[in-house]
Amino acid sequence: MTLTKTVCPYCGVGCGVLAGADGTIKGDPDHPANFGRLCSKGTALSETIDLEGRLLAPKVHGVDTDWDTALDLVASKFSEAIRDHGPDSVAFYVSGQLLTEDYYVANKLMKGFIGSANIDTNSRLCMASSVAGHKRAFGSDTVPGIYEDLEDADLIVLVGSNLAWCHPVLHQRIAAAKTARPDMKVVNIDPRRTATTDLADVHLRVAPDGDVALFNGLLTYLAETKNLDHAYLDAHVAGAREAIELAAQTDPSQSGLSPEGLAQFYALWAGTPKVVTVYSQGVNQSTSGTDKVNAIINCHLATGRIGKAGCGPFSVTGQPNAMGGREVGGMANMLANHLDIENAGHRDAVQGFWASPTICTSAGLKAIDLFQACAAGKIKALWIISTNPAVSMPDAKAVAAAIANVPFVAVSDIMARTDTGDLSDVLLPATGWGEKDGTVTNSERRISRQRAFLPRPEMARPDWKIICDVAQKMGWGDAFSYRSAAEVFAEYVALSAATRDFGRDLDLSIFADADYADLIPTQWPNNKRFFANGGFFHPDGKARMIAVTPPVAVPSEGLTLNTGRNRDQWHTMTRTGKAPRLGAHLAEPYAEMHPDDATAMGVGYGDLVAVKSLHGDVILRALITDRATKGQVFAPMHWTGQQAASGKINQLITSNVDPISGQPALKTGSIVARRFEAAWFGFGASVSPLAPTGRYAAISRTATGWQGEFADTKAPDDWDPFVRDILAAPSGDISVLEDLKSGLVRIALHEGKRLTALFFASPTPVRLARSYVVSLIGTETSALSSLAGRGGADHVDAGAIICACMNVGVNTVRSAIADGARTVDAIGEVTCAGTNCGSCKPELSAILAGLQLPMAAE
Ligand SMILES: Nc1nc2c(c(=O)[nH]1)N[C@H]1C(S)=C(S)[C@@H](COP(=O)(O)OP(=O)(O)OC[C@H]3O[C@@H](n4cnc5c(=O)[nH]c(N)nc54)[C@H](O)[C@@H]3O)O[C@H]1N2
Ligand SMILES: Nc1nc2c(c(=O)[nH]1)N[C@H]1C(S)=C(S)[C@@H](COP(=O)(O)OP(=O)(O)OC[C@H]3O[C@@H](n4cnc5c(=O)[nH]c(N)nc54)[C@H](O)[C@@H]3O)O[C@H]1N2
Ligand code: SF4
Ligand SMILES: [Mo]
Repeated sequence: MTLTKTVCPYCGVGCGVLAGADGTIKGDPDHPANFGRLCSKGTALSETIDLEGRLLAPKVHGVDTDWDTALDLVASKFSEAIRDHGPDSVAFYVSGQLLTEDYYVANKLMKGFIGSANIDTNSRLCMASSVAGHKRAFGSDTVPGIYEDLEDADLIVLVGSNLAWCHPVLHQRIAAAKTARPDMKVVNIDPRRTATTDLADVHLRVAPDGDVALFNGLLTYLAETKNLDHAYLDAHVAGAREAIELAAQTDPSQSGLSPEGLAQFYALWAGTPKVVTVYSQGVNQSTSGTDKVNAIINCHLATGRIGKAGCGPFSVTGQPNAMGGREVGGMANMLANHLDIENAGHRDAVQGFWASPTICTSAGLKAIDLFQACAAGKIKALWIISTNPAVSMPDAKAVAAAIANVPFVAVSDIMARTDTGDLSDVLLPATGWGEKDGTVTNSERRISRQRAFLPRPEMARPDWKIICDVAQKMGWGDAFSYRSAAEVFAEYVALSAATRDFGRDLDLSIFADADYADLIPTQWPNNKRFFANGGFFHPDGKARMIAVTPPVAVPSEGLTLNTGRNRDQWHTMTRTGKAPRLGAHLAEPYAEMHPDDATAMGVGYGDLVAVKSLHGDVILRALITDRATKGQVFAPMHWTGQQAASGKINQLITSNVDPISGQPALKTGSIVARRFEAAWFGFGASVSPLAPTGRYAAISRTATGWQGEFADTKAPDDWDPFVRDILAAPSGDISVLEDLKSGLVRIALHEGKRLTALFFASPTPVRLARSYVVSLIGTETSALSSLAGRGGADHVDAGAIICACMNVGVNTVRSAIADGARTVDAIGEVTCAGTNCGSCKPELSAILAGLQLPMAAE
């Protein structure tokens, strides 16, 4: 079997993968991002590439159709809207998961041919504050560092980053470097304790949005203790005096940290020349996101700690091609190739190169404004590509209503059912990972090829091709006549000559003669860091230190809602949700809360919590842990209407944005929470998908089919029809066992001798050996023995899965510890947990330390 060299479709680490059509997935030992490593999501890619749930033909109003009909409809609706209401009456909302080639043509069509800049992307929710902060400081959106800096550093500061779960391979690289050089220090700045904190020497439990105060305090300390690099400041930086003066007016205790904690951190930072400050969404997704970015960069500029081995600010990107999107100018306020819409010279150069009839002259609508314009009836045709805004945007219910309000909506996706796709007029089937070709740029500016290794489903088309097909039907065929992704890439590289001519950073000339088919992972520009010797992109060649002040804290009456990610799920779960071994890690939407808050609400182990804000309400499983900070609740962003009845967390979040970047504050909601008074709790497992109905339901994939957790405020009068409904199993023999005293209901469904489903309900949270129940599904087990819900004395329930690669559950880990395993490695020797990708090692050490981390309902 020949394996194809490609890259992982998930996070911005951009790991190289060797993949085969038979489902073989291995880390690419030659790829400089991962050198053969993969995390749990990468390792499980083979479980996500089948055609289950795929969109395999274009659909108009839910009915399959041919491509010509669908494309004619999209082109005519867009053309009519432009003719009747002008170019700004249409919009594209695209994604950092598009390949560079897709992104490039979408941007060219909107900005050069339609003549509007109404193309924004989910990167607005992700990287916009970093982009704005970089531009303010450096004069361009340039990421100065490279991954090796993480290994060369003596101090790594992780701010608002759960690296262990979200960039696991970078986390592993740091962990390996720290093992090799135990003097290396790691500081984690996060309002809650996470898997990442376990690697840290110091955890600073910063107050939500306390980061500007924290870094302003650091700048003041650096100035007061004479730790500034005056030679660097004089030669390469403007604005230092103003920034330092304003920082001095900040009270660092606004960070929520104690004077001792601050003093220790400041001294460590000041005393360690080789420091990298890694930051992610705890920084970007805030109303003070851009100021946070600049407060961090200020400290690096003030000490000249930038662009040299082992030092610099480092914004780690979320999506696989967040960087590529920024490079092609995929956002509403950028032009192609790091050029500026506002600059007439830049516009002329791009328009001339494209030979386009027009060019946008001012920024378009940013994501939040774009959907508000949809709600206000200003957008007449909308095309959403490779993103699921009905789930991922703040105030998600209002966003869904806004999409429904647009007269014509096209959605390009790989899946037949998504919350956003369900709102469309036309669904366009895209080729997915493994079926398509193109390039992506990772967090360290390294461009790698994604290569096809699977047959293309007959009717699916690459995103760039669908966009070009529509452009052609709108009358611009000549400018969109590419025959391959390679041709698009070649044009993009040629356009980058313009960037160079304007003295900007993006220089892709190294690719001018490259062979696209054999392109090896290549960093632009030529493996180098930026700014060690100045050379910033402001007209005077100097960087800017930006004077910033901390946001005024708004006192909140209820609890603060913080949101983010799980180790084994990717965003709205359309792909990772298909992998049984990924679903088993944390199988339900949950609310991570401090024991004191749980007690105050009367919430105990396995209970559900009803969480409410001004905008909506959800029901989540309580995950009670002292990793949470009192007064703050953390909930994952992943659950959608497809798997959960009421788990869409963004229905609670207000659309507050950073005034500079337009990035929404997805990390700070104001909520009230109380115990959800359920009359019954249920657990079901089936060979076929369960329906997420009732007040509470959460469905996930298992090795034998599907499983679901349920709860409601009123028990059904008759369980038989009710359960058949939930199990989507109208036929089959049903056996019901009802214990009137305890209220326990046990139901088995058989097709002949084959057990097709089991369902258990009880007035209290259902406690049974779930993995055992799941293992019976599809076997020839009788009703009597299956309804026991647990195995015999010889059966040990594995419990919630900790190691997704080797399928090791929490109970297995605990018994290994009880049997004497005292280190993560020893647990690995006994159970194999943590011996493949290593993503679960932080959790293994947490369990060792006696911290109950995983799922509420084990
Ligand atoms: N497993 C997995 N990995 C992923 C993804 C995924 O969906 N799943 N998505 C990818 C994408 S697109 C992205 S953008 C990245 C995101 O990667 P991260 O940003 O690392 O992940 P998050 O969980 O969103 O948030 C990180 C942390 O910010 C903290 N935080 C919240 N508020 C504040 C604050 O005010 N200050 C500070 N200092 N911290 C705060 C949260 O408690 C949280 O632990 O992950 C990428 N990798
Ligand atoms: N509360 C809260 N909300 C958040 C965040 C948070 O931390 N907290 N984080 C935000 C961030 S950083 C991000 S990046 C967003 C992510 O949010 P989204 O982008 O909305 O989430 P995804 O699930 O990645 O959506 C990708 C969609 O593209 C489809 N798809 C996959 N491959 C292809 C392909 O090749 N072509 C096409 N056309 N479609 C494809 C998938 O099936 C899926 O429907 O969420 C944001 N929302
Ligand atoms: S760290 Fe994991 S999700 Fe990210 S690119 Fe590597 S394998 Fe993929
Ligand atoms: Mo993101």
